[in-house]
Amino acid sequence: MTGVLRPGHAQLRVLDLEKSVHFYRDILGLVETGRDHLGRVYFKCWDEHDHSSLILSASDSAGVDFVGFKVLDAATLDRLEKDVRAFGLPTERLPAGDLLETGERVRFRLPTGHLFELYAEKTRIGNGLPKINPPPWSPDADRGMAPTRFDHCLLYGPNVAGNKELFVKVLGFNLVERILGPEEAGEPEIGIFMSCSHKTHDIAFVEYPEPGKLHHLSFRMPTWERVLRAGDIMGMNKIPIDIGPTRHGVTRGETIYAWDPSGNRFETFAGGYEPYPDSDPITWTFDGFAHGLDYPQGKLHETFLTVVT
Ligand code: M3P
Ligand code: FE
Repeated sequence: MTGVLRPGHAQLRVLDLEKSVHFYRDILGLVETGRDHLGRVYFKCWDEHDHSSLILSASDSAGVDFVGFKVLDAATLDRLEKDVRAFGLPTERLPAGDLLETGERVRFRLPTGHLFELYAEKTRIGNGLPKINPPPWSPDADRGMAPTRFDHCLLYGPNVAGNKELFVKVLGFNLVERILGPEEAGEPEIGIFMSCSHKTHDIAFVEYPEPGKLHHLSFRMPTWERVLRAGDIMGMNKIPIDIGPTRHGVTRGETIYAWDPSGNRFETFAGGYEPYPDSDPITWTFDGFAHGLDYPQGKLHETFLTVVT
């Protein structure tokens, strides 16, 4: 991995900031790492090392402001900035410090309408464990659902084909799985799951008429049992569940989809498999999609296709 490394951060719009801080810190179980002069609140998952992966911003509408991926170093950032411009997208440089403890960001708008950014620097504050003879988890792993990392996001918007071009040809991602549309529509790809690593997906897109929509942010749980335990915590706290606990056919992930206090969907997720760059993509036909979404039930949950923020 020498180009784009991983999902780094997402800035999420929330309606009631303090209620959301309570949810993300005490119920989901993230670590609060800072607040800035704009009132934004920064979090990371306990086993992440960089300063922050989720930023909450108070707003009167829910949704995602932008998603940022970390790249290897400053030279990689410069190279990708040129490549994105050559692809035909205007880019903007945001100064270091505009986001707390984060270096310069190169920002551009994806064909699906989402603001997307790349950056090379973020202060490493560690996961609370020593680098010599560490124990397997820290006290922060014992609060709430306690995901280990911000794993991926699924975004909805028009022109998924344009995003595929950009991510595969310019940003160096691999297409790992795809969902085809109906036969009568000529089977265009309506869903793409792409990886810049050995994960089944670091980012995914589904075709949708409205640009810039968030389907879900996904948080990694170490085991299926921990996904079930997250479900117990959702029950104890009356967190509304959308789908699950179940397993996706797409990516084989073990999952629960639920809603945060603003109606933004989040996922607690485990499992999957480890594709390599030479793996062949897996295809889900439109009539196989119900099992792609919920393998045991084979159910095309209406909300999956229609509820976004
Ligand atoms: C995920 C995931 C579909 C499945 C979505 C899968 C579109 O959210 O994390 O694997 O059927
Ligand atoms: Fe997901």
